[in-house]
Amino acid sequence: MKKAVAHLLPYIEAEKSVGSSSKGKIVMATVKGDVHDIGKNIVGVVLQCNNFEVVDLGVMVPFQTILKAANDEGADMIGLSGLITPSLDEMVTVAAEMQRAGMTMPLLIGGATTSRVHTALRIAPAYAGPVIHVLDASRAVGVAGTMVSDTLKDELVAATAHEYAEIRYKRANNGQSALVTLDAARANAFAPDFAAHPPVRPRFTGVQAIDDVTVEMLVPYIDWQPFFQAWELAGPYPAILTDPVVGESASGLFADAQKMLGQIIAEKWLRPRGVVAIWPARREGDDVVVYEGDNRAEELARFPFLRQQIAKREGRPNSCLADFVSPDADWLGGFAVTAGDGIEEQLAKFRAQHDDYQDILLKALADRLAEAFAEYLHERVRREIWGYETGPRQTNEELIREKYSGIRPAPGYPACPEHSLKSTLFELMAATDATGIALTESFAMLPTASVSGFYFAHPQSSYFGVARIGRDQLEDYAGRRGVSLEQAETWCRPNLD
Ligand code: B12
Repeated sequence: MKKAVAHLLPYIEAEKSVGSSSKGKIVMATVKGDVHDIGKNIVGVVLQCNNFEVVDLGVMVPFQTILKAANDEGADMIGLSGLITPSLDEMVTVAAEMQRAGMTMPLLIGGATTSRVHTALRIAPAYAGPVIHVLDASRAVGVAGTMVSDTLKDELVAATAHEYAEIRYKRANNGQSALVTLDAARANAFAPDFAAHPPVRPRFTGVQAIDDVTVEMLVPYIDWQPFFQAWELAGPYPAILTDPVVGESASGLFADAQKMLGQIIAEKWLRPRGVVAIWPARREGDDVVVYEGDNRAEELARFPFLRQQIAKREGRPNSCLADFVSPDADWLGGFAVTAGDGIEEQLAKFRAQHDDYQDILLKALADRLAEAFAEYLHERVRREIWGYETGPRQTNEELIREKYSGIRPAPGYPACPEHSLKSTLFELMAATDATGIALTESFAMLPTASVSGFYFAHPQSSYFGVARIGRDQLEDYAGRRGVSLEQAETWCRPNLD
């Protein structure tokens, strides 16, 4: 589409001079601190295909740039995107600044971490103009079209305002599950059976750069299902390829992906780079303390984790990741991997060719490879570096379904929702030097196709969601993390009661 538009531009300009114009203009941006743009770019392409003019400001865009561009461009609306939770606060900032500047244009909100509820509770109250959460690209055209329609706009704005007011009313009148005190939650901690499953001494401790991995080695570890989801093609892989509704599109897309994967490998477009660490560790309350040596005398750092505080049914624990580490001698692992090294060079070529399709395809493949790298490295850690897994290798199907022992929660995922832990993790592993991954002020990782997290080896360790926490835990966490209450509040906001 974009290639065609570039070719036709002179003719389109000529047409414009005789009166035809676009449906409307939207300024779009991924907010400050966030680096993800697949979703935003898909929305941008879909809007352009529907005759909207899209001014795409890119990623990590501060509010000043967004507001200025919207005013300078005479935009009809602003669209914000974000993938990680710190972006939610940034979106509230953009809305508040639009209000302060006396703007009235509609504000559309999108991206994996956003929701109707958050938009209703936090963003809409900050801005008197229309604010609408848009779930996906297929809905973006309808909403944007309505926002520039003289006849339909008022109705949607009023209906959305009403819906959001209702969400706020329901929230204010509770209906949420009760919380227990932090002390009570701690008293109901998960207690692994360390006698039956004592910690396994790793074959290796320390920090190790992983620079011997090729894209080819990662391909068998790819979980294809999220790849199709990124293109709004729903269904399990490989059945999706023969699905009566989306099968044809899915097969075409898959064939293009295979072709590009071949090029990535043959022409060495991407260089996987990783780092892994295993430290002697010990649990201390809800912290996991990691040490320099096996005698656990010299403390390197501590990772404070959050504990579930929602009142549980009898027999269900209030879990915290620290529960999975023994208070005596144990170990904790860390990792950071990227498949995005080299991607910018290639993306620049696609941009020059106005080729959005190849651009999005490459980013989506790099994301799959980053996740595959995390899967591959976890297996290598279990079987070689830590070495607690023996017996026959699991099939890829089993790996994707996490049929193995031990977990690798990533800061930002539900068991470990506080992103700032990445800064400690990165520092300890000298991860930026080892992998080239940099952290933004919101703890997003650049290159985008990157994943980082922890390894817990205990066979009873499992994934869970921390969900809401109380004021008592927030205060306790601020102390344990060594930051002000205000800072802890910002970092933990998505989980605050
Ligand atoms: C694939 C994926 C990844 C990929 C990258 C994804 C990407 N490039 O966007 C990889 C593997 C690299 C990854 C890494 C991480 N991820 Co991740 N990831 C996902 C996953 C499974 C799918 C996201 C996705 O690609 N969706 C497809 C795209 C097309 O959808 P989308 O971006 O949402 O966009 C659509 C709509 O939102 C909307 N839209 C988007 N923008 C806009 C803008 C406007 C104006 C409009 C109108 C609409 C709109 O339209 C788009 C098209 O339909 C989600 C879980 C989920 N199911 O959402 C977690 C998720 C987003 N990840 C998460 C996290 C935490 C991470 C990591 C921080 C983990 C870590 N410590 O390593 C890292 C961060 C990476 C970094 N660089 O900083 C969290 C984020 C929430 C949070 N707590 O912060 C999620 C929600 C998982 C979870 N349940 O906790 N991730």
